Amino acid sequence: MPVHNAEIAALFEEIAGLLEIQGENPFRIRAYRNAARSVGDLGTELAELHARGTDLTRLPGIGKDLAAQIEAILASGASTKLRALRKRSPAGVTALLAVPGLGPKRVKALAGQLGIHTLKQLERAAASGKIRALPGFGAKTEERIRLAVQARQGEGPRLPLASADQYAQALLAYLRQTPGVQQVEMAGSYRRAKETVGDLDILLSAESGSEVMTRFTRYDEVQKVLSQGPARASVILRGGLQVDLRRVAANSFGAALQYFTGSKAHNIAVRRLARQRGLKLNEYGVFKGGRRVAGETEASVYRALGLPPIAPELRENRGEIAAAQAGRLPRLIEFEDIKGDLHSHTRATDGRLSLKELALAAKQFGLRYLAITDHTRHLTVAKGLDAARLARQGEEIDRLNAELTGITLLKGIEVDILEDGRLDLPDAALAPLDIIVGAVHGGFNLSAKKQTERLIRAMNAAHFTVLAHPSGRLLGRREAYQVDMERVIREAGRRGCFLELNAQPQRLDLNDVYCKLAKSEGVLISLASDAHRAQDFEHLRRGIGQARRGWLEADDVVNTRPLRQLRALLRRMR
Ligand code: DGT
Ligand code: CA
Ligand code: CA
Repeated sequence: MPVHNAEIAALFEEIAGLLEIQGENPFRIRAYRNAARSVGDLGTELAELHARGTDLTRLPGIGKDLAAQIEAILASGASTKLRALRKRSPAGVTALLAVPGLGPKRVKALAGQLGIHTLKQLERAAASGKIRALPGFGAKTEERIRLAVQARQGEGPRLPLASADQYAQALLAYLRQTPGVQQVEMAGSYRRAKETVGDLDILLSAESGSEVMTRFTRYDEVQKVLSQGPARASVILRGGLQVDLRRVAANSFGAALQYFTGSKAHNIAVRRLARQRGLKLNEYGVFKGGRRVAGETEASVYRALGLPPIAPELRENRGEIAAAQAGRLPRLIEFEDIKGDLHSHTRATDGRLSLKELALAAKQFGLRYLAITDHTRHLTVAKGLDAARLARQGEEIDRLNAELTGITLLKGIEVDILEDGRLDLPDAALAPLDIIVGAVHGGFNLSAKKQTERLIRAMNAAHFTVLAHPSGRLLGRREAYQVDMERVIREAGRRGCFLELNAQPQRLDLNDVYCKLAKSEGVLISLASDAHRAQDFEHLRRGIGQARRGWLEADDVVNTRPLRQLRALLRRMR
């Protein structure tokens, strides 16, 4: 395998970084850095130039010594110079330097001021907020570092779906523009709308002669090519996300899509079913004896097994195959079913827009009603409302409702649930409202017993309507608090209040499994944007994926109701 210019440039960059950390001569450091840039910018592969007998010292920034090093790297794929330098550097420094956003200066500062020498230490310091305090770092840098470290560790972190989506959409569009490409689909956990993805799996078919695999590995955002062949290639994108691409024949596209969408558990169950029917299922098709009986479309694969199509979001082997056999698959909720939103914030607390601006943004997004649910006084960081400010907001909502057409504002509040389970505003302040959304914003470390009792006490308060983000988790940042969620769900069923599926990308809380449990207990879900800005209503679109993973149908989600029905429901509950 030829050594690419980008790899040689990376070796030189690392040499420069290690030299700098060791306090070496700045001229030598600069020489390596210039060489790295010169090699990286070169239009032709060095391997090719060298094979042609070109004198490498004619390249800008490359002297005799560097030319010799390049030739050695081309021959062996490695740099002896770098190997020696790594040996002399503290373990872990190379890994730190490889974190996007961390140059030698920052690595030195982290080592000197916080004693950070390994990725693990870096991760811990970033998570506990120590890095932002260093001069020249700041909260944004800390967050970038935290994400980059996570992306680098093999076991995980799985990227939140919304973040992966930014990479996925751009890459799909790029591949679709490639000459000769016929079909391109995202498979894997992304297609199943899992809340986080480990990597992206893309499937495509193309005319013979299409250079699509090469075009894929040359995509701008590719940082490293792990492997490339005629039928599959894997790359790492800048930022650390891995992408696997597979090229398949058009007549087995459906079978391959079924196979690579997974999940593994679903596939195993489906294959077992095929065997029971005397069929063989693999990524090329469904076969009876040696004859292919299905494979061009995914629907044909399921049909050959006697099944209706099963939505990708359900494919987790959580009962979907039995439901499909019994003709009892849910008719999953779709984005178009959503009529309104029961959780949003204005400038009165930590939102960005005025009441009127937010109302117009919601209308523009296609909603027919919107509950305004600003924070309460206990949440001082968000300038939470007291009873008097809340009452004034109510009057303003009345005025706006008289003025606006096509959208109705509901009077609501996101009231803090205090540690003992009481609500942060007195009953008298809550009574005039349409919607009372209760939320935990502190006291995450209570015992499971105390936390459960706290939530149940809150749900049983007069006027309580919705329990917001019930588990409190933030993807990749904060675990759910200890709580007996099954009991909370049963209690919500008994009390007749709603549970929220908060659709903020880092929350997606309730999760899929608990949504399904809530449905089975007859608890309605409020699919909420928790909008703080106009573009946040888009969260609703993504939240639909999680709702579908939780087997929810339109009727299971309270804000698919027209306003009149919603009001009737609220009256009955209170
Ligand atoms: P991820 O990437 O961890 O978020 O999860 P997936 O589901 O995307 O998993 P991935 O990328 O390892 O593989 C994509 C799909 O390919 C997976 O859902 C099912 C299929 N697949 C991959 N490896 C195997 C395997 O060893 N056996 C079976 N039955 N299916 C596999
Ligand atoms: Ca995957
Ligand atoms: Ca994969």
